Amino acid sequence: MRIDVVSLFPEMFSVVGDLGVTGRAHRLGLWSLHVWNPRDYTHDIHRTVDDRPYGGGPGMVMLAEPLEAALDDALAHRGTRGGSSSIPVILMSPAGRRFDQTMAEELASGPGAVFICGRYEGVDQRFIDRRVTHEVSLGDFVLSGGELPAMACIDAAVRLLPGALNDRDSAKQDSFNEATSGLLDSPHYTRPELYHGLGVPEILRSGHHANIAVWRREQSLALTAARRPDLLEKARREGRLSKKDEAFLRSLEL
Ligand code: 9WO
Repeated sequence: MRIDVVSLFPEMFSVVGDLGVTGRAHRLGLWSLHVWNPRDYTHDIHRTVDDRPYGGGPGMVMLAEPLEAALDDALAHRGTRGGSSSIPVILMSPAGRRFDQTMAEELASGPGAVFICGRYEGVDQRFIDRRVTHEVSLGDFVLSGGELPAMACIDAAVRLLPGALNDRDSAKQDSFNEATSGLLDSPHYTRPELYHGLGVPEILRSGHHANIAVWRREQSLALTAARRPDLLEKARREGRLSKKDEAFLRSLEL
């Protein structure tokens, strides 16, 4: 998978490129990262990347031309093999489609994407109209730039690449995965056995692996019912709950 990013703050991406699971996957060559700074595609002495908004109002708007030149360079370096026109060009924006695990899976199973990170008040709409294929949101909040949401999407996809996780940070029991059928994960405990007077559920120290699996499933069901009834309903609709799951939920009077 190849990730290209168009950003005025390329240094920010050393976080996903160098650290943690995504950093290791990068060093293993499981994905590559190329960051393109629109400022490098300006031609004036001030290296101008923004200007005042038509119609007035506060703040500045990112110029279309340096963004488009940076994007073109990114696509040119990808080459046309596989068809660069089929590469998603993703703008991180609160007006976009809400990012979810399915989108992370789609990104991880494809050739990658180009992320466009806006700054200031926003991006000239004509760049969006001409070149952006997908607008993606992480939720209903406003940040000072698209970089952090882009890194969140990159992280969500890279950790799914085969070989990205070793068994120390396994993906087998995450929230939203196959094993938990789209339910929230059960709680975790590690040493010490007694922490500020709080113990560990006895079942987890019993060594009865089958009973532990049942307990974790029930914890997942109860937590999801309490905190995210929407996810429970979705799991139900999609036939991901067993008769035993339904019996347990009935015992909670849900
Ligand atoms: C901001 C915006 C607000 C309401 C409706 C549409 C919008 N588009 C943008 C936009 O493209 N903003 C740029 C990126 C420039 C200002 C900072 N930006 C940004 C992206 N702030 N917050 C986000 C964001 C992206 C994804 N998920 C949550 C927030």
